[in-house]
Amino acid sequence: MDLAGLPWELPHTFLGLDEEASSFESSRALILPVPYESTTSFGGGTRAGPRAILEASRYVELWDQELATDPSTAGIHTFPALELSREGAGPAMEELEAAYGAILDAAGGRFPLMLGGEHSISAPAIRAVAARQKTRLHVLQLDAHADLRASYEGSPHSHASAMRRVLEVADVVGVGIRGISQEEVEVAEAKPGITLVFGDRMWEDDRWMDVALEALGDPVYITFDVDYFDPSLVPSTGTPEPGGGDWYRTLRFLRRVFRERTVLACDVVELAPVPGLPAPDFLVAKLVYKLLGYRFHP
Ligand SMILES: [Mn+2]
Repeated sequence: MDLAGLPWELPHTFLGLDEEASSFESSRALILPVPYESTTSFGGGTRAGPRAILEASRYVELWDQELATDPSTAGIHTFPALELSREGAGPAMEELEAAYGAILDAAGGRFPLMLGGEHSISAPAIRAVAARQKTRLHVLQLDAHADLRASYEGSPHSHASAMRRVLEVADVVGVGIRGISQEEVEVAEAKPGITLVFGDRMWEDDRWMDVALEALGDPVYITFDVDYFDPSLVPSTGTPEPGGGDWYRTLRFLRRVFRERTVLACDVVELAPVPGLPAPDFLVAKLVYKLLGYRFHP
């Protein structure tokens, strides 16, 4: 009997792609799951984020109606999850920076997209990308929070200070920000290299897109904290804030970013899946596929 002909379920890769469509050799995109969680402040559960995104992605249509193409034909390889040190945030972040660097060095021209996990994992990835650039890197951050605290609850590696770490190596444009402390407002106003587009501004008209793009240099790393979205769309996150992005407005903006800039890598972080609530998991899986679609078909 031919075992290949049995009614097997789809593989547990991004989009459920089979070996042929997802081998490292033949793929132009790399999905890196990093289920790291240690410093989440309000609700937990981001450890389960990457797995929920991968599971939901198996039900996303491969055909992209907006782009009128099947972006998965570029090949998308899904790495096993990275299991970082449990000896504290410092060692774990060092381990991630080294691991991410090794992946970049092996990637050739392939496009890496990391799935979190909490937002603190973005800084080591961004540092690894920045270290390999001759010119200064520019980070586009979609997020409800500025994450500009010098430290939070005693840790300089907290999710709440992720962008403060990033500012050391890159310029930052933050979009959708609406939960911010006085200290962070002062940092944003005093430090060069940071521009914030606040959440309420996004609902006046679309000119914020020009403001963000004008401030955003080249090349770009995109870090996407899913609490950027209004919690009516994505309630499954640790620190939900009302307001923020909706689906189509956000896609219009992202498509422009990929058209007008060179995007080197992305991450999508802070999904904390809620059992019995599949819609946010599906939305985030589709967002990841949209990012890849815009990358390969801008
Ligand atoms: Mn956030």
